[in-house]
Amino acid sequence: MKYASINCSLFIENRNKFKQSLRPGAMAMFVSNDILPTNADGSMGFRQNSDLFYLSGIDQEDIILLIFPDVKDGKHKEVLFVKETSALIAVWEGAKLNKEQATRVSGIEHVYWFHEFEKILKTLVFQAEFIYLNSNEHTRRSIETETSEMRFSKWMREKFPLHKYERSAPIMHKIRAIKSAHEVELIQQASDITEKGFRRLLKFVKPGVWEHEVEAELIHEFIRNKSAGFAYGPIIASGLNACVLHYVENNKQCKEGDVLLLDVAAEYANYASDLTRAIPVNGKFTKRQKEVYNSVLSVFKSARSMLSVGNTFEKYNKTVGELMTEQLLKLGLLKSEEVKMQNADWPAYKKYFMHGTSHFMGLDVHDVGFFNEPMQAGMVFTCEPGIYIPEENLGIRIENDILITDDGQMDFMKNIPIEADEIEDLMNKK
Ligand SMILES: [Mn+2]
Repeated sequence: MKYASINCSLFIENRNKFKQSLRPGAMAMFVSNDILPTNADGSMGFRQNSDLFYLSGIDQEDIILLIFPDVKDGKHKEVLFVKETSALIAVWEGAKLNKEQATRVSGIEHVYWFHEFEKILKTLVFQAEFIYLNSNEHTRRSIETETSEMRFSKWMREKFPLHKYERSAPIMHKIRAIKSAHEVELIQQASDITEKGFRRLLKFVKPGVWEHEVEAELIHEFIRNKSAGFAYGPIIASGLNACVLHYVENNKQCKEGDVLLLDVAAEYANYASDLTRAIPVNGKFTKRQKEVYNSVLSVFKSARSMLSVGNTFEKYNKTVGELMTEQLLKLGLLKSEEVKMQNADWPAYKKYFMHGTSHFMGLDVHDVGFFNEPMQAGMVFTCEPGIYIPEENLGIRIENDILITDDGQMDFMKNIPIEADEIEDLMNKK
C-alpha cells in the first residue's frame, strides 16, 4: 500500500456502528475480494471489498472478518482470519500481514490464519441464531462472474442450511452513507491529489497533445503523491468525444479550438474523489464555449447549495432540471414552445443534459446509500451538471464532491480552479 497507515480507531468505530444494527444473537461475516485472473499466470490488480475494508482496514486477499457480539465465550466477539504468511511468500510477493500487524491495522485482538476458519467457525456457528452475509446490492451493479461473497454465501448455506440468514448490505448502505470526520479527511486527501494532477494539466495541455499523454501526466502526479491511481476509468475527451458520456479510449489528438473534458480523479487509501472540468485546448474559450461553460457553472453553483440537510432527491432533481431548462433557453438550444409541450417523464432539457446531477461518493466512486431518503449531514455527493452539444463538438461538465454539514455544505474541491477566467489565466501563465 502506498498510503500512510490509518488509525485503527476508524475501523473500531465502524464496527460499532454495524453491530448496533444487528439482531440479537446474530453472527456476521465478511470476505475479501478475489484476485481475478487474466491470462497465463497473470492477474488483475487487487482491490479490497469496500465493506470489509470499512470494517477492518485490512487491504489484502484471503481475509474473513467474523463479528458475533453476543458470543458466549466473550473472546470471539470479533475475529479476523488472515492469509498465513511465510518465508516463501515473503520472498516472492513480499510479506503479508502477520497476526500482530493485522491487530494493529484493524484493532481486532483475535487473529487466526485463514486455513483455521472452518475449525473456529464450527465452535461458534451453532450459538448463532442469525447469520448475516454480505452481497453487492448496488442498484447499478453488473456482475457476470461469481464473486467471493456469492461463493462464500453458497458454501455457508450448504454447510449450515438450518440457520436463518440475513443481509448485511442494507446496514452497510446506511452506515457507509454517513461519513465520519476521519473519512472526510481521507476523501480530502484524495481530492487534494486530484487538484495537483489538474493543476499540472493546465500547464501541459495545448493544441497537438494527445488525450493519452494527458492521462500519463495525471497518473504520474497521482502515484507520486501516494495514490494507487485513478479512482475510476478516466475520461479524457476532446471536442466531440466529450459528448460520449463514458468515453474511455483517450486516444485522440486535442485540436486547436476544442474544449477538453476531463472526468479524472485520484483515489487515496481506497477512498475516491470524483472531479470533472472542461478546459480550452488552446488556453482560451471562444465566446460561445464560455457562454455554455458559464451556464453549466451557474447550474452547478445553485445545485451545490441545494445539497443540504432535509432536501430530497426528488425535489433536488426537479429544481436542477428547471435551472438547466432556463440556461438552455438562454443559450438558444431549447425553444419555449418545446418546453411548454414537454413530456413530464422526459423533459426537454434531457436532450442536452441526460445524466443525473449527483451520486453518493466515498470508498466507491458511485458509493452506496439510499436516494429515496432525505439528505443528512455527513453524506458526500458529487454535483455534476453538464451540457452536451454534438452539433457544436462541445461537451461541458463541471463536477465537485460535496459534504453535507449541519449548517450547509463543504466543497472538497473548493481549491480546484473552476472559473473560466482562472482556468484561462493558469493555462497561459508562463
Ligand atoms: Mn461523478
